Amino acid sequence: MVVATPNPIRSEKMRNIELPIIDLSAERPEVSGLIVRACQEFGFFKVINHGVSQDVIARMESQSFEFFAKPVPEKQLAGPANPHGYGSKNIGFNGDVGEVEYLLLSTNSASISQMSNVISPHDPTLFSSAARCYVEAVRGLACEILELMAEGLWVSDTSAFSRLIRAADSDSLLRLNHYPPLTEDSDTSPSSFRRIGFGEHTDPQILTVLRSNGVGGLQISLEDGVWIPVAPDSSAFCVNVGDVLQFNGRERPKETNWAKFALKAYTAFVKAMTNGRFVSVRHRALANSYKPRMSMAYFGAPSLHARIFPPPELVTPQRPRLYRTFTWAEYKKAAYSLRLGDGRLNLFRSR
Ligand code: GA4
Repeated sequence: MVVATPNPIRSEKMRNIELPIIDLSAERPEVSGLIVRACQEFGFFKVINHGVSQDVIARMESQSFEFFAKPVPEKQLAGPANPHGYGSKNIGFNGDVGEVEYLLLSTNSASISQMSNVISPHDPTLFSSAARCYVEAVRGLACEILELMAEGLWVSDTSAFSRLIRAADSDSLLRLNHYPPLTEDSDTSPSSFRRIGFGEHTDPQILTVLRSNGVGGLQISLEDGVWIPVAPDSSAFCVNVGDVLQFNGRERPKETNWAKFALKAYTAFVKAMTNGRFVSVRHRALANSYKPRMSMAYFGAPSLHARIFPPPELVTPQRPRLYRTFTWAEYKKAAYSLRLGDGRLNLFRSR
C-alpha cells in the first residue's frame, strides 16, 4: 500500500512537518504519481522500504563518526575541501560559514580510494569500501526514483534523468556532515537554538538523497522567511529536487494561504529539466541539538559536459522552454561563483 500523509501541509509555524512519505515497495503507477505530486508541491519527500541495506548505512555512518572523532590536526590532513576533502566551518569559497565539519567526496571510485588514504591512513580500505558500497546503493536508489519521476511525468524515455547520474564521468558528490552538539557551557539563549549549521540554499544538482542519524536540524522553506523543521527519521531517506531538475524556490508566487498555494503549484511554478514542473526548495540545517547530528548526502549530478534541456514531452506551446540549454559545467561554475543562498537559475532563463 502507498502511504502518503493526508494533508502534509501545516500552516502552524515551526511545527515539525511530516513530509510526503513514499513507500517504494508499492505499485509503480501509484508511486510515480505520488512522487510527481511531492516534487511539484514540496520538492522534498521521504522514502521508506527503499531497499538500501542497514549494514551499508551503518558502515558508512560508523566510518564517518570515527573520522570526525579524530583530533583536528589529523582531520586537517584530509583537507582543505578544494574541491574534495575535509572542511570545517567554511562552506564554498565565498565567505559562507556554519557550525559544521564535513568530508566532501567525489563519488568516482578512483577518487574515493585516493581520498581514503588521507581520511583513514591506517586502514584506508575500511573507509573506501564503506563509501563505495554506500554510493552504489544510494545511486541505485536515486536512479530508481528518477525513473519513477519520468514515468509519472509521461516522459517516454524513462531513463532521461537517471542516465545523467549513471554516467561513468558523472560529477556526483558524497557529503558527510557532522554538526557538533551544543555543550553544557553552550549559550542557551533562544538565539543559540537557531545556531546555523548549514545556511539556506538550494542544491544545484539533479537529485539529493539524504540520510541523517535521527537528530533533527533540517528545515525547509516553502514560503520566503518561514522555516519548517523536518522530523528526523533515521530509517528513511529524505529526497529533494535539485536546481537542474527544476528551479530555485525564490520565484514562487507570494501566497500565504498554504492550501491554495499547494493547489496552484501544478500550474504556477517556474521550473530546467522538468521545464518548471518540479521545485528545488530552499533548505538549511540548524546545529541546535545536544546530540551530534550526522548527515550523509548524495548529490546526483550529470557529467560536466552534459547538456541540460527538458525532454520533448515537457515542452508544449502552452509551456514554452523556460531555460536555455546549458551544460552542467556552466551551471556549476555559476553556483560556485555565488554565495550559498544566492539564486542561480535565473541566469539561464530563455527569455
Ligand atoms: C550546496 C549543496 C552541496 O552541499 C554542495 C555545496 C557547495 C559547497 O559546499 O562547496 C556550495 C553549495 C552546495 C551551493 C553554492 C556554492 C557551492 C557552496 C557554495 C557557496 C557540495 C554543492 O554542490 O552546492
